[in-house]
Amino acid sequence: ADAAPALDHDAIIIGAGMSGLYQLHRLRGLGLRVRVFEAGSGVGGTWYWNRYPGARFDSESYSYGYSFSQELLEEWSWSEHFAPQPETLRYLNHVADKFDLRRDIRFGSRVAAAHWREDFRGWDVALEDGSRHTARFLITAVGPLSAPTLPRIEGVETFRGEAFHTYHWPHHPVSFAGKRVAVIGTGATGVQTIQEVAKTAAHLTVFQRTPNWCAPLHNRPITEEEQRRIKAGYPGIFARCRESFACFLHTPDPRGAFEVTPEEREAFFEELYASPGFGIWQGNFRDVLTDREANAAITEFVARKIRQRVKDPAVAEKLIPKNHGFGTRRVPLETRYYEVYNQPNVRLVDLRETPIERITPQGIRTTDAEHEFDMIVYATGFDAITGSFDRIDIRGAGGQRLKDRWAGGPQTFMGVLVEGFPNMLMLMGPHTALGNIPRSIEYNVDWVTGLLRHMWERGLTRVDARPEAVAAWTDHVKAVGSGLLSNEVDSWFTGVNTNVEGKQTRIVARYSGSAPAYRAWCDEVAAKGYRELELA
Ligand code: NA7
Repeated sequence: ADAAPALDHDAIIIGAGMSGLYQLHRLRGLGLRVRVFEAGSGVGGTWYWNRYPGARFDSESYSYGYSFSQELLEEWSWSEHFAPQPETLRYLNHVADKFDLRRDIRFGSRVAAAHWREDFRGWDVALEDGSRHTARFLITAVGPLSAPTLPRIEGVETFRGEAFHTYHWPHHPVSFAGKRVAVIGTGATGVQTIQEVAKTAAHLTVFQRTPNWCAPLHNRPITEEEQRRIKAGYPGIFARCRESFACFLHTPDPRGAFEVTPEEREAFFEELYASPGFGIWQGNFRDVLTDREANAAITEFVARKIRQRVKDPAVAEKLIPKNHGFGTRRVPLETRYYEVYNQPNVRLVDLRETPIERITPQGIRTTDAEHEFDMIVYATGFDAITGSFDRIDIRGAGGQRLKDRWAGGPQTFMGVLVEGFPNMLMLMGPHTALGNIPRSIEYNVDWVTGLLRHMWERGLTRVDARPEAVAAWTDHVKAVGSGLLSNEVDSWFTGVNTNVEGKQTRIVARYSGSAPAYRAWCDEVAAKGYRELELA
């Protein structure tokens, strides 16, 4: 080891989003020399890229920000219960300034490759500009939803008007006024975009392949009185997030959907539909996401709401999902989304009836018509969870590629380590608990920091997961997911993306047990001295 060349850094972090920023801050606290490489020109990750109109939180703002600094909590005031993207980006810039993070971040630096080098016990990282950088540890803070995908439709590059993927939204203002706009995609992003574009576009055509079960967001400004209560109540807010299944403020009702009378059930659904945020999804009867009958009850309720809100019955039917139940995919939260379809300037095209044949220089050709547009917005989603890893040429011991290793679905230890990829630590990797992501991020980062402190103090320089630990965790992830209705449905939750080669079949991509159970497992590994890891 003495003859090894000096490493440029102790740790390289890929990405300056919420996880990369906090990880940088924590590793500085250990005295490590850290470099962050960030593809964008600023901090913020998800909130840096997704500048599309209407982008905002679906988690309560005050449950989403960092919890690690009391001073930060006291000085930052969220303006709305569900803050819009520009505010969140300002917040993350404020965090970067406050903790002086920028001096260790290199912007405009996309990582192309990272190869493990046993000879110097470190990672050899190559940027797209050709420069090379070495470090003992490689920390991936690349985000589960950061590899956007365009549809695999012929002619996408031939369109002559403006065209944007929602993730690659331009930094300059985009106007829809007087324009004929197409939006393809009706996931959480599409729904937020559509309700905003419909306000000013001359004409909006929505191309929907699969409708989703959306529910009202009920956003509003935070009053001064609420602001005081929020700031005084932060310990309670974060304690609640820690106890809930997916780190949201909402916890399932202990009752089963059929343990109450039909009237009580209906009243509870009404109450949830009228309440802000994810309550109807995460705070519903305990069995609506696992029991088919219970799920059918809430599904039927929401279908009725859609029929009430959309005037044209034929359009309403198109907006009602037929092949999956409520909450089995990510529930988009909306503000007058369904009412958009009552506007004379909005039209819904059901791609199940009339699929897109090709994108043309003028617009979109479906099997039954030529549609002309000034702008096409692709709200077509992401190569989720593993996609952001697949784009980097990551090679572990013996030159094996991570992408090949995960060809049949990811294998990890707690979503943090992959056997054969020593000293690579993943934040929000596959098989971690996601949910209200910043809460999971803080836990993940703290755990990784604890491991690195353990190693640093003992002069250990190599960590790998033991194969039996990886096998046990991967089995555990599969076991805790069984019984969830969402695992029987195609979506980014189950790793399906029709626009990506080889991602047509469902895999177990996420840890879908409870966040408290996830943390209990990880805490025990640390408390017992990391016996599942090979440390040297
Ligand atoms: P999603 O939820 O993956 O939604 C993507 C949408 O785009 C969805 O409606 C897709 O239909 C549609 N899509 C994708 N490809 C095509 C093609 N080729 N033709 C027509 N329609 C297509 O991504 P979002 O960005 O909305 O949300 C991702 C997450 O970000 C979200 O869950 C939040 O947590 C934040 P499909 O359903 O596949 O038929």
